Order: sequence, then structure tokens, then C-alpha cells
Amino acid sequence: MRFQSLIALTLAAVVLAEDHLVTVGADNLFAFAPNSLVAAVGDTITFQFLTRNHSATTTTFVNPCPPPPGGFGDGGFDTGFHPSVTTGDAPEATVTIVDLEPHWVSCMQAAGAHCRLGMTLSINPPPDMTEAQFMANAIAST
Ligand SMILES: *[C@@H]1O[C@H](CO)[C@@H](O)[C@H](O)[C@H]1NC(C)=O
Ligand SMILES: [Cu+2]
Repeated sequence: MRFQSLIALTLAAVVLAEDHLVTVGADNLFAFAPNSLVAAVGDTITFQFLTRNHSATTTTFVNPCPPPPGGFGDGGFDTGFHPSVTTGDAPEATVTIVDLEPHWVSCMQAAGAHCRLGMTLSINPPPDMTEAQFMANAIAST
């Protein structure tokens, strides 16, 4: 009985953790898709790098560009650069969400040039800090 409960709990944990697929550079755009998502602790995000040579790197909401190498903040991340390939499967990088804080993501490429084109992704944005505002901050970054 106790053993069965343990198995049930383990299965529940496995089922509850969700992987969120985010494409990077689809249609050759400077964009993450989707560009906003809600993730739980233990969820993963798999970035699929489709074109050019991008990174997914956490940064600040107010002054996003360029994101710092290694990524900003506790629970932040940096996939590093992933050049796209012309044959075979697209490169992927998977990160695990470790808290429910907002995380603001952009691309480090070209000293922030991609970031300033509005290449942004919001993870767990609170109501008063929207993806639209984050993108506007990125475009206005110096
Ligand atoms: C990808 O971008 C990084 C950073 O600019 C650069 O160092 C690396 O050489 C690039 N890779 C390719 C294959 O272009
Ligand atoms: Cu980029």
C-alpha cells in the first residue's frame, strides 16, 4: 500500500512537469514563439533554434539589451549561442524553471542588436509587467 502510494506520487510528479517548446528565429524572424508563457516550478522550456545564430538568455525588464553572458538573476539561464543547421534536426537547448519569479529572456547576439529588434520572451510575467512593455524596453535599450 505504502509502496503503491509512492509510485502514484512519482507518476503524478512526472505528469505535472510540462515541457514548453519555444522556437527561436522561425521564418527567419528575430523572435521567440510563443513570446510569453506561464511555467510551473520543475517545468522545462526547450528552445529550438531554427535560423541564424541566437541565444536565449535572461536579462532585466528595464534595460534588457544585451543580456549578460550567463544570464541575469537567481533562477536565470543562458543557453549560449546555437547556430542553425541546414541539414538534420534543429539544435535544441532545454532549461528547467526553478521558481515562479518572472524571467525576461532575449538574445545576446551582436552586442544586443537582435535584442533591440524586439527579440523577447517573457516567462511568468506579472500583470503589471507585460511582454509588450518588455519588448518596448528592449527596442528602446541603448
Ligand atoms: C555564433 O555567434 C557567436 C557569437 O557572436 C560566435 O562566436 C560564433 O562563432 C557564431 N557561430 C557561427 C557558426 O557562426
Ligand atoms: Cu539572436
